[in-house]
Amino acid sequence: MTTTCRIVVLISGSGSNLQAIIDAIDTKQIPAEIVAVISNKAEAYGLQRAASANIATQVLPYAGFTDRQEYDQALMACINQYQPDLIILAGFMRILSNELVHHYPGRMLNIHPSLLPKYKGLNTHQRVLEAGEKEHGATVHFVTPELDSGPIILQGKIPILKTDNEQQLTQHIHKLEHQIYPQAVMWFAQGRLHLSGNTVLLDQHPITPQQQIYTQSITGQLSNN
Ligand code: NHR
Ligand code: GAR
Repeated sequence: MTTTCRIVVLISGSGSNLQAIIDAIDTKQIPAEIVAVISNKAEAYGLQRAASANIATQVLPYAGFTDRQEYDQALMACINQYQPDLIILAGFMRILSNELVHHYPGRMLNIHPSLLPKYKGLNTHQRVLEAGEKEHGATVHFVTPELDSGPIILQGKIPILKTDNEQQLTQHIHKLEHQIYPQAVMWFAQGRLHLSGNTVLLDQHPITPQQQIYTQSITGQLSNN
């Protein structure tokens, strides 16, 4: 990217992933500018985080629209005002229509709290614990129309401790997300990350498992081999 990457972030809640990206931009790790934060929930705490960072905010609640298609038209119009190079879903809780997704090919990222393709959808931490899994994680992927199924960019893995309850596991996953999401956004903003069909390219070559998978040790250290 020759100019600074313009990013629009979509949120529905706390926005801790948004904060991690704001911080990485502030410390010049990511050559980008967040030009707007859009929330479908007026009470989302992430809106305050954006305002504190002098980022424009928009609230677009679903109430008032008759169907998904109409809502997504309005959302697209809202996004397009800001002419973004990249759209980031950071805890955005509404499924997006094919039409909206197709409008931004290879330019929309999501972070999902599981080791995709396992545990698509909602309530992942609870389901992972109930299944007695030994490990869990988070995945950054390109958004495609099919939910949580787009090509994978990065994954972070953690062991599940015998003592972990849902709240602790959620906290551990959040910490992991705050490391891997800025990394993926950095690659995109540097112009190193592309989607070619269903293949993720890093520096023009298909991304390798070594580059994709980070494992966090008990001490919190992330490493990729
Ligand atoms: N849209 C498309 N087309 N593709 C993806 O991969 C998407 C997406 C929209 C959001 C995030 C996703 C996640 O990471 C995401 C990925 C919401 C739901 C959901 O069921 C599921 C997955 C994700 C986000 N939403 C309900 C709905 O009817 C509403 C639930 C609620 O409001 O609490 O939209 O997990
Ligand atoms: C994150 O854990 C993200 O993976 C998850 O919501 C949380 C948002 O936290 N996303 C989904 O579940 C999408 N369906 P945040 O608002 O503090 O960034």
